[in-house]
Amino acid sequence: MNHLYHLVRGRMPDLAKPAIETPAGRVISYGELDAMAARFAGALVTRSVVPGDRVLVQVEKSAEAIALYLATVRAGAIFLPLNTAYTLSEVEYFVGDAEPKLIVCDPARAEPVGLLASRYGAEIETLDEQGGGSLAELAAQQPPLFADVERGPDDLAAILYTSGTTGRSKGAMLSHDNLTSNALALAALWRFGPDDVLIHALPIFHTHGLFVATNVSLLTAGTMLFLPKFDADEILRLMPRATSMMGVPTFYVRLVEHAGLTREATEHMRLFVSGSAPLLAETHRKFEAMTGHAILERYGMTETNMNTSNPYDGDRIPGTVGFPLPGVELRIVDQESGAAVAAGTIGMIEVKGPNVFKGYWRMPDKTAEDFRPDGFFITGDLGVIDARGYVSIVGRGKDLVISGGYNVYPKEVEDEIDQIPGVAESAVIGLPHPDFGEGVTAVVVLAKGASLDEAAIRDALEGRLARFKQPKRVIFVDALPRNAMGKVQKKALRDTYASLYEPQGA
Ligand code: MCA
Ligand code: AMP
Repeated sequence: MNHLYHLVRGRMPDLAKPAIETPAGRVISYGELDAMAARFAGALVTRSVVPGDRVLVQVEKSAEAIALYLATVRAGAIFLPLNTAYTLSEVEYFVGDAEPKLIVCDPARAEPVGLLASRYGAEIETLDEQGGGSLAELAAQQPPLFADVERGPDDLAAILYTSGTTGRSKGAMLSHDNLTSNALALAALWRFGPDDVLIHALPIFHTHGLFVATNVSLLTAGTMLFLPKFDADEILRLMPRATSMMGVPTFYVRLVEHAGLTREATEHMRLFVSGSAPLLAETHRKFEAMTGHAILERYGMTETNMNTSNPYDGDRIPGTVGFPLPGVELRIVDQESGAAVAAGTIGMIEVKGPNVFKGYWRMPDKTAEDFRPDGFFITGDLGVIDARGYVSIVGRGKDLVISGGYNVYPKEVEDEIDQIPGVAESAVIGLPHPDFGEGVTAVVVLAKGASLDEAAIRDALEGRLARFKQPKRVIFVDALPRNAMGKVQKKALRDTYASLYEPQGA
């Protein structure tokens, strides 16, 4: 049984049990969530969504947004969530590429998104932060029961876009089996069960918040405490009622700065999970010293769901991402030749297993490029395995910046900067940042006679790139360092400006 929703329903406890609690104090029981998802599925069918159709969703976090996710898979369609920070021009690319049957957006954006939808032949409905909007109104007229559309293990449940080193975002196609196998493996490994209460402060448009956190909780009949965004005070207030939290490293960096983080405050918690970006060993140690809890770090990707995890029992070693999950094969190979490297040697991480995606949407060539003939997926991450079998990520073979858990591909930002009149060329790099882990930084060469300043560059990018992709700082130079082949030496730039974000006086 691999249908995501069959599994969720098959594991539901008594229907009165809370599935989601919202910040406004609303409690949505499993029975209510089931009925809500049925009504939304009915609404999708009313809007002519048929199995295999893409439902593109750019909405704020709410219980109704989760019901819409469940409804989409119940209707046999493909859920395609988008970061709410994406600008209209960014959204347009996804609409053109994915050709959704239906777009669901915030009512505040209904007009421009509606125009976009009509240009691409899609329908549009709205859903707001409180769970209101035209789709919710339509759902309210539907019955609370829905005959779920059968789906096979390899049928798609979701497409999540992930940017590429070449600039164009690629849709990672994720099947029902990809999602269920991974969530069940994590739930067992991390000992999730009906008594768990998970602090959920992540966004629900990425793997971490939607599949790791939400699927694990729903498949184990747990309760999620939804927060619209990270808020250290609010999280500390909830801890005495909660058992677990999943977060990106920035969550933990901010929590260890908070005077309220103590042993007593975290007494009721049994598990803190970190992932999406490297957790500094220093943050791990500080957190443990302050609370007695060793953060459990794991490693994953949009394309592969979770690959490795530190153990639940046993040493959670700072700076490592633990062991391959049960059912996941992981190997380290020479980046160029693809040949296996000797134990303890750094190389490219490759993975294979039921967690690995079905390929990039409508990009067969790119998909073929990223897989070895024996089915291993080339992650683009560089790693090493120690004598005890712990995997560590030691760098990236791909030009990628991870800022606060969000991926930013330099090429996409460079392309936008290079289009600004007066810019000759640019290089975008990630520099150590005390809050976001890495800070997106632009190094810019101006055209002869041009006199742009940092503010002018930032203003020009407004509306073209989501805020989190925009450079935190812009540095102007006369020329970019290049090697003999003419390739920009980003490492040299990273070394030169390594301390740019260091706190003053540090
Ligand atoms: C917000 N801003 C950011 C980021 N978030 N800038 C850079 N990087 C970010 N991540 C901007 C805001 O637009 C604002 O800019 C300014 O920074 C300050 O915002 P602030 O209020 O401090 O931000 P926040 O709301 O507290 O958000 C920071 C955050 C958040 C908590 C780190 O970004 C977050 O929740 N990140 C989680 C991302 C995530 O779920 N990643 C998982 C991907 P301005 O003032 O100019 O507007 S899944 C994945 O990676 C794989 C599969 C995996 O392994 O999990
Ligand atoms: P995404 O494109 O959002 O799927 O991000 C996946 C990337 O995040 C991986 O390829 C890694 O580079 C990085 N990542 C995820 N978890 C970790 C971790 N625990 N440590 C280091 N890097 C990580």
